[in-house]
Amino acid sequence: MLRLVATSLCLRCLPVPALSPHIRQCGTTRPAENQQTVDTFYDLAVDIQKVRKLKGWVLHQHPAYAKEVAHLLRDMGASGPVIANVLVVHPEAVLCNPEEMEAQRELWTSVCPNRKELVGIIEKFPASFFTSASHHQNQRNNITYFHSLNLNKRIITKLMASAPQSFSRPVEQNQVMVDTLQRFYIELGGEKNNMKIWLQKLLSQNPFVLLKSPDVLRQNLLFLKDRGFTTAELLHLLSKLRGFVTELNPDSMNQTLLYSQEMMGCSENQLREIVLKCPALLYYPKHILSDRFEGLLRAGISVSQIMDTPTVLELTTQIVNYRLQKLRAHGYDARTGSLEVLNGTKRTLSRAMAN
Ligand SMILES: *[C@@H]1O[C@H](CO)[C@@H](O)[C@H](O)[C@H]1NC(C)=O
Ligand SMILES: *[C@@H]1O[C@H](CO)[C@@H](O)[C@H](O)[C@H]1NC(C)=O
Ligand SMILES: CC(=O)N[C@H]1CO[C@H](CO)[C@@H](O)[C@@H]1O
Repeated sequence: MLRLVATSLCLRCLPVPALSPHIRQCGTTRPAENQQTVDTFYDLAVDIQKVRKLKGWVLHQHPAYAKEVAHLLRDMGASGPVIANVLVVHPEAVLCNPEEMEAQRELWTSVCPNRKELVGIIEKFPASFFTSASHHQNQRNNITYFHSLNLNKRIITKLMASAPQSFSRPVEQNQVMVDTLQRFYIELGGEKNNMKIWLQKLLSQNPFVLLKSPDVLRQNLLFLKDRGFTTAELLHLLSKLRGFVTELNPDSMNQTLLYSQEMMGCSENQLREIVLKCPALLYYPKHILSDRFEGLLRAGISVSQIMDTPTVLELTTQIVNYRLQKLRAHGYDARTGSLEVLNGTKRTLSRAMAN
């Protein structure tokens, strides 16, 4: 979420005003608010106090196009409350000129023809939609590029909405990352026929992958290779970790593995087995992992139980305790049996409790 917030900050339609609002407030005369914007906001039932508090500078801008924004959104089928909400969250929208807005509508409609869905996306990611015209050409090129990969429109829309940076920068940078991912996939023995689906899953799960450096990916895979994972196992990890493989780094993985091995007193071989069962282990920092280990041990779970079902480490201590309590209330003692019931979904949990 933080990243999304950062995105909306750098993609407003106009550059940040030369003087920050705070500095201007110190001056003697603060320029008057744009009466048209204010009136339109009132008409639209936009929470103007909130706008004043959070992004008051927008109200001082000339020219502004509040009426046009409302018109465009209404024309796309947005309800009054939705329009008001978009403008509270992203009042900068009024700084996009009508041609920019129209160009954006055309662009987004080309990947998301369903108006209702598109309005839903704009409501969720207004800053991605109301962006500066200077990005349009890159966006267009990128869309063309992603189409050329045969990615489905839903995925492209998701990328545009949640990782707009990857659409506003030159397409070449995306190309390098996609090429790298595809090369690794093939080198590790992935099936060419399944590559598109694989890439789609990866991108839809973590659209930010495209913004990462291919080197990070390479280093992480090299690190894992040095730890003795076979080619097939590396492919398994790459597929399971999906986009998260670019969030990792060798140092933290090294620490995490070192800690896990110490904690479980297991061999390198066993450690690899455990990681293959629970690839998520690789991205937990040591302190989180140690909290969870300790929580489990405190609850009476044994190390060998954890080694058998390492996916319990994906659960917070709070959830573990809650589930243990539930199980206990139904006469099931998790300390003596398999932890499958503990790590399972709600359904396996209730099935265990029913027995
Ligand atoms: C992992 O950590 C150990 C102990 O700190 C260190 O000796 C080793 O060089 C590290 N390996 C990598 C690949 O960072
Ligand atoms: C629970 O653990 C088993 C065995 O490790 C694993 O196959 C299964 O996918 C896990 N379930 C969940 C929901 O994590
Ligand atoms: C394939 C494609 O259209 N590439 C273009 C992407 O955008 C950059 C400018 O940012 C162009 O230089 C590329 O030709």
